[in-house]
Amino acid sequence: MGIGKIVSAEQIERFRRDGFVVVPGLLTDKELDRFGAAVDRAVRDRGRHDHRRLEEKSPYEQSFTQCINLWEDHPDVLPLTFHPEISRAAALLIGVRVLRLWHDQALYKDAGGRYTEPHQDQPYWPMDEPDTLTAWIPFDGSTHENGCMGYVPGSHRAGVRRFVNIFTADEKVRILEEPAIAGVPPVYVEVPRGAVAFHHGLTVHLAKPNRSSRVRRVHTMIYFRDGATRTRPFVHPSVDRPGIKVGEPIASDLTPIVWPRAEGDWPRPPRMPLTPALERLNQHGALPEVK
Ligand SMILES: O=C(O)CCC(=O)C(=O)O
Repeated sequence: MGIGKIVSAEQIERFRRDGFVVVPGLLTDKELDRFGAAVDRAVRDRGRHDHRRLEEKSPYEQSFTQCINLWEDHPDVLPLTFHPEISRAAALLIGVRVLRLWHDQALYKDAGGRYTEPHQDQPYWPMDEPDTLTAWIPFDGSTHENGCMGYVPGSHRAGVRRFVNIFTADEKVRILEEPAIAGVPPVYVEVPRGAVAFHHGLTVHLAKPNRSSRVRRVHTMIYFRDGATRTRPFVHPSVDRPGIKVGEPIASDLTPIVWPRAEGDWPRPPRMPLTPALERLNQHGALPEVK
């Protein structure tokens, strides 16, 4: 596939209008097998000290097992996180010349796992510039049965910017009832194997429970525009580990440039330790151990 044809003008228009789009054929079967196995191993490794059953976990963890920055401590995940065609597609969709990685993450929804509460991503990040998007890759495809995502079309342009506390599953927070988007039902989208679903950082989205008998295996990459600055003081590994202060540009080896990059020029994992506050949060392998 020619690099210029990775996304069509129509897909770009849909992303900008709706705040999400599915781009088929970005990964081959061979890549999905290889990267799926690499992320499986990484998730197993991160969770090796966690022997809790699903019902013993917090409501948030019952929605998915989250493992952040697998590219750092699992080298065979790195070529997926920095996959040039996916990064290039992301840059074209959001319309910026230079994109950085905010972080990658596996989101493995167990068989029987809860739904994912409706939320926007950007309010979780200490960054106001709205040029952010996520590439969501289901290794086996996503279906209504195994926990496909739903998106509120146009919600990224509706002026809504609301922090939803999905970490404690606070049912009182009902972002779907925000006046600017109330009455716009989420569109649930099944993503075929090999396709990548992209959503904007301000798009309201959610996911169905996993009623299948297998784990819904998803890897994601979150991207932001080079030049964005840290705007809020709350704790986040992508800015606290490199010591980026409010007002400073978010640019470090932990959030490297993903596009453009020369072919075969993979970034080196930075070996940045966690801060004490992040160590306390990292009890179940969500973040890398850096010794
Ligand atoms: O995979 C899920 O269930 C939710 C994913 C999500 O919220 C995201 O990628 O921003």
